Amino acid sequence: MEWTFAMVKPDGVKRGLIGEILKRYESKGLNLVAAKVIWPSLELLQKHYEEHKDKPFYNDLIRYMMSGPVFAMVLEGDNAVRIVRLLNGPTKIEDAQPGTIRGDFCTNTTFNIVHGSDSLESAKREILLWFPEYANKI
Ligand code: RTP
Ligand code: MG
Repeated sequence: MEWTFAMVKPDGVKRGLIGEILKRYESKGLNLVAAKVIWPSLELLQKHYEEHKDKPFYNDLIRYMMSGPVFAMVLEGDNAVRIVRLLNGPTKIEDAQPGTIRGDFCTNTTFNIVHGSDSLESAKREILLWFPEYANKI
């Protein structure tokens, strides 16, 4: 069974979408292995978004992600990494079709409601970062 890391971002939490988003993941066949509401620190976000530190959208991204609590989770299932990405929808909002979470609930490429790890390697790194107490389970 594969594990991935996913997150309802601050705008999704503020809009009361945790339940709706979790329902989509669970209805598809993924199960929670860990979950928590956490207001992330600058340090945690700098580590999480390390790969984007030189991108033009980086400062906006960090400010956005520090604007309130997020719902962080570990999900388990066959092909969990790929499936969460498909349910979330593509990064560029103009490509996000209705039926995906981004396609149904947002209009902006930066303020885009959800995160999902982009590979098995990223999933492992992100799970250890957000849920270090799972280090002996992964
Ligand atoms: P995520 O990591 O959150 O699942 O999103 P992603 O893989 O689809 O997108 P990624 O390229 O990893 O970008 C991380 C987050 O940065 C913001 N972003 N803004 N304005 C822009 O051009 C832009 N591009 C990316 C989004 O919040 C994106 O999810
Ligand atoms: Mg990404």
